[in-house]
Amino acid sequence: MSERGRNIDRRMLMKIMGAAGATGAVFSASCGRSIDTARAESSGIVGGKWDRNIRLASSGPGGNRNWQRGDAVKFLPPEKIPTGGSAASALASLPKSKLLTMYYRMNASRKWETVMKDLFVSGKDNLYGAFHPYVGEEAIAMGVMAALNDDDYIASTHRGHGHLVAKGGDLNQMAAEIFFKETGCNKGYGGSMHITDMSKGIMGMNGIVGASYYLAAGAAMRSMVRGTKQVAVAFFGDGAANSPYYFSAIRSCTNYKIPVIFVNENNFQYMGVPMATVVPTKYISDYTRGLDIPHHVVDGNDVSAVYEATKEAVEWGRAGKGPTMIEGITYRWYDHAGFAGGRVGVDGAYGLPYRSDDEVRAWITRDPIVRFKTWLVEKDIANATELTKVEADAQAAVDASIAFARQSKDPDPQAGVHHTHANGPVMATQFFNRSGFANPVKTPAEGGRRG
Ligand SMILES: Cc1ncc(C[n+]2csc(CCOP(=O)(O)OP(=O)(O)O)c2C)c(N)n1
Repeated sequence: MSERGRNIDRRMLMKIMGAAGATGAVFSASCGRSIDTARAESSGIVGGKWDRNIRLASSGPGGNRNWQRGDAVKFLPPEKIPTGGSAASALASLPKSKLLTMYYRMNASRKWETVMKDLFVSGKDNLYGAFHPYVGEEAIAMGVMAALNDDDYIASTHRGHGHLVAKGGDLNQMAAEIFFKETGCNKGYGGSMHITDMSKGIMGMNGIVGASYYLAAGAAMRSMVRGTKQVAVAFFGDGAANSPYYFSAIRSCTNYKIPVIFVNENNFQYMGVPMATVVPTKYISDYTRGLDIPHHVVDGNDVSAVYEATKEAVEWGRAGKGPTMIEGITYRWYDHAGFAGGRVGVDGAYGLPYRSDDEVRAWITRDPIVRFKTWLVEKDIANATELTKVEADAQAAVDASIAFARQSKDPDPQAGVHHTHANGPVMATQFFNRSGFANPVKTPAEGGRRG
């Protein structure tokens, strides 16, 4: 075939792919419909034998090279969490105290990041460093954590504050880390992407996209070897699914029946790139349909749907059957990192080049916390006064965490080397001797601390 012929073919192929994607988007997703509807409407995706758990119908956002700013409104979830259905029943069977804790943590996560947003935008406290806000996605973290035991593990992403709060991590230590203070969970040397709390099974946020797979696989394998029945969750974004490590990890976990729950937080946005233009399949979970493991595609703004899927995944993993793939469709309200387009006292970031303001506003109307609140009231689990008190408690804890961070001390410069290398002081001495800078670090022989 001539070079010209090959070019024409490639262009034709692109056109066909674009058209297929556009058709998919026109059908649009309607969250919360039953599997039967989903099967009837699914555009030819052949499901595995465990696919009974699909709760999102019709086409996903992927495979659409004609994606336009504003297209994310086509995937809006329903306005309310369904009060009926198996997911609602599963959630309603939890004790009231646990449901209120969930509501508290979702609020604490939202309010903590919102306060941070106001501080970053206003320039108050001179905050700096990367900060990836999770606002808008809280139902995924809370739905997942509600199904875990305290000693189960989670491996987070760069966007992980909400994961930590949902698992019961400490707001004070997290705030102090953002302020780079010595009371932070990394003693002020890590910042937003290195927040962790091993006492709660939180293996930490990290800046390597796609790192969660192997962290979770290692923890889950340890539990397999020890027979402890703990499971591990690997959170990852839609972009992270493009990492080759993803396939390698999920394939190996399937092969060896390692109890990892892969939780994809599909927020349509891969930094400033619409996920639809770089993902060839409708859903991220379509990548692994060929593996003989359960796949759940759920409304990621519905805490009940996420909870039910995770509960099944946990039972599956503890029973020795291996991994599960859960994909939650959701949306982030702010920019990828930092707060471009954000304003003090205003929810959401606007004027960003890769999405429309209308789609942001539309997704904000599907706020997962408001939906959960409405559900709690409609189910007669709690009244508005009780929930207002929970919200005030969450705000008080957030404010206390900021005060704690502000009054904490800056770390001692020596602490950096002490916490980085087992042989920190000696290595620092070698470094400073070579660099010609004054050495602020004393070795133990000189009266310094041991590493
Ligand atoms: C291995 C690696 N490649 C690239 C980056 C730069 N990077 C940081 S976040 C990000 C986008 C991740 O998108 P997604 O996985 O969809 O998560 P989201 O930000 O939407 O939550 C990229 C490419 C990185 N940190 N690590």
